[in-house]
Amino acid sequence: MIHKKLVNFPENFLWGAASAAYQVEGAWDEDGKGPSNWDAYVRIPGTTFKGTNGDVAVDHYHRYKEDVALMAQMGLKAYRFSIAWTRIYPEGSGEVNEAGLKFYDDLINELIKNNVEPIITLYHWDLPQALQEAYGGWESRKIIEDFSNYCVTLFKRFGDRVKYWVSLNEQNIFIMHGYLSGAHPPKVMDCKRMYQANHIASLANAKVIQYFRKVVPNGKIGPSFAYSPAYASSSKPEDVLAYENAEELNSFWWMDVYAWGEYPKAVWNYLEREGLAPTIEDGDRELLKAGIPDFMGVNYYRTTTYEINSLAGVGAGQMNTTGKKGSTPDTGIPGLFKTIRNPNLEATDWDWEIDPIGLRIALRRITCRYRLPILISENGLGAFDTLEEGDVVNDDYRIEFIRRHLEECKKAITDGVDLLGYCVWSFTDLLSWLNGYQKRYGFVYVNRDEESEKDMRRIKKQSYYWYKKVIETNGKEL
Ligand code: BGP
Repeated sequence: MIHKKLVNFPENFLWGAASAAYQVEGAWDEDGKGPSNWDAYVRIPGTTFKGTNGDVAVDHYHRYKEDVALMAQMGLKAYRFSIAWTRIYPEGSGEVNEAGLKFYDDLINELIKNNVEPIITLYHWDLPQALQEAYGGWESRKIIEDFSNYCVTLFKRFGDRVKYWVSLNEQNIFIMHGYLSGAHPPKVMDCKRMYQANHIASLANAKVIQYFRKVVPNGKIGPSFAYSPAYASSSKPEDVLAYENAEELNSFWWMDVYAWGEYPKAVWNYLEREGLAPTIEDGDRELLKAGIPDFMGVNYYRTTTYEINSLAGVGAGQMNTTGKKGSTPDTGIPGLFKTIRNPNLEATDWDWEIDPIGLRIALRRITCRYRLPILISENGLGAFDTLEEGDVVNDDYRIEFIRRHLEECKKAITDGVDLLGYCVWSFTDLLSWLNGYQKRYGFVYVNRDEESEKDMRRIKKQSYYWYKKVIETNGKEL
């Protein structure tokens, strides 16, 4: 649709930015915090870029007041951050750690004092290592009770001040990397186990939403899904069918469960024939249907283009974690689809295709299929930034990236999408899980790199000043 006139962003639009505990906090073993699966994983040689870890990260744990002051100066309306489960329950369950609760209490109060709406993510990948060791983490149904207990503790403590909550961050990513590609903890490569762990994570997600309704009746909760809309490489029906396969297997498999409590049919049948479908127990379907979210959180970075893949075609491949452009191989599932570079799109140095219109397509598809409000819980550009003399970072490429995505948001709102907010990934620079510190996303440069923590001083990039203006004009000036 080409609109003659665009509708403006709603008055209460959440102009935000996002982060995750492991990627910013540091203080990995302070004030009673227990070890997480990531604390253990990064210590295995060869798992992350140049062996980087989040032991210190960007020291947000000690510098949160300075970071919130920068948010306030910018006029940021919302800050999405995650809580480290291991600060609250160092062993995952058992005794609660008051010092951990206090840290987030202080952070939330500081945000509210500065007119920044806190958005809490309950789980952004840092599982208590004790639970991984006790029963295999997401592979055991025991996690449903422990995760619920942890979440209810947070609901009770912060539910009076925090309205917006994200349940699981990118279940599709932490499960697929954790149990299929082996690129995340617990480093398993087993498709059957992956689908089973995923089913248990879906149950846990539904269960905490059920509890949320009781403890925070006026709040809003939803998962954040990493949505990379699928495209067909051509109008050849075989390629269009490959795109249908990819959309159903890579996206509807999760989003249908969130929104409807049901798995999509064709992929379910395929997985069952392959002996990979998860085991559904009595009561599972009812639970999934009882845990429907208030909104769909969307982490959008890129689209992916697909073509037909024969039964003897390509399978899995490695990710680009070095920033060497063009080093990502095509991957696929024989008989279903394979990826192919989209010749119509530029890509980042990590080979993520840059596609602002793809964001509008993502918002439209979700609205059409699920009729849920949407929170863009992540969108941003990972790039090499240069710190110039006089503490200047000229990241005009980032401004361009965000501006073009926001233009598409405006068109999507005009289309009829109910968009609650837009959180840029990220506020400050932070640790990229597998890509070290050189892949930067922030509005605020943090002076550190892989080799040295330096002084970690905060430096406003050009994009910081630009986003400030966007917020001031409520998106009228992009
Ligand atoms: C999402 C994660 C974030 C963040 C972002 C950028 O998948 O939710 O935690 O890391 O992607 O990804 P990367 O750091 O790999 O560039």
